[in-house]
Amino acid sequence: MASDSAAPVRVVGGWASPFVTRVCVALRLKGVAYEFLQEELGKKSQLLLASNPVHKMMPVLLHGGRPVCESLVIVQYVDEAFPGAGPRILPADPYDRAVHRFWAEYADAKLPTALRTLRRMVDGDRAEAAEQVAAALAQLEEAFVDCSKGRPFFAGVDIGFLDIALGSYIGWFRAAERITAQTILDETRTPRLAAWAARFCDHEAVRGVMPDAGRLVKFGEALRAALAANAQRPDVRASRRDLVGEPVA
Ligand SMILES: N[C@@H](CCC(=O)N[C@@H](CS)C(=O)NCC(=O)O)C(=O)O
Repeated sequence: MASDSAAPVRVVGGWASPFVTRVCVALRLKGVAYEFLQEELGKKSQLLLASNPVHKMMPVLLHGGRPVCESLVIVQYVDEAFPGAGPRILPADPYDRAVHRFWAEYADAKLPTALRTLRRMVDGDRAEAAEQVAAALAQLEEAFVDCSKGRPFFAGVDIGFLDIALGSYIGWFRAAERITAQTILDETRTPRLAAWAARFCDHEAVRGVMPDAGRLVKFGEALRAALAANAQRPDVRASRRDLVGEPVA
């Protein structure tokens, strides 16, 4: 069955998830109206479990009731399913597409675990995690120089796939900066990325969906409490105790 671009679009997710932010930014960039179905902290809705039975994770995009899972897959789907709406998200050139996908996967391989360590306020491996994030951002600064070619975004004059993939972490970078009292998007070490991050957050498709750092810090605290409560519950099997919609970041 072909996609009907006029079919209703719904996003199942949580406002604090960087992966959910990606989907919202992509839809807003394309000018596609959508309904946001907020998951409750500490629970997973039947709709989420039924729509993403493999990973049981948010986000899920429902387009005409059909689920699409995995944030980067969803962003690519949005680009293809709504070709006439808004600017294209993936670069037109196949080589550029490959480069942008490479760096998006690099960001997802390097950032979430380290950001989670920084958010958890565990002192032990925090220095190592901060170093991992700094090393990844140094690589991404070089990627920005190559991809942007002097223009404001990785994709050029407007935001695109890699901007959305990396930009979705900015809220959690800012939250981790508050929690650790350390600079992550450092204007000295990664000046171009620091300036890009400000431009990205100021983009009209991003403003309003990029979570506020202070709210994320509070969310992190609430999440820790929910996880601790789950760990105490005898009715929750150990293998299910992490199923509280914990953001990877
Ligand atoms: N690779 C996935 C990651 C999604 C993900 O980690 N989602 C988190 C929220 S930020 C989640 O649903 N966690 C719940 C769980 O792990 O059970 C994507 O890009 O969509």
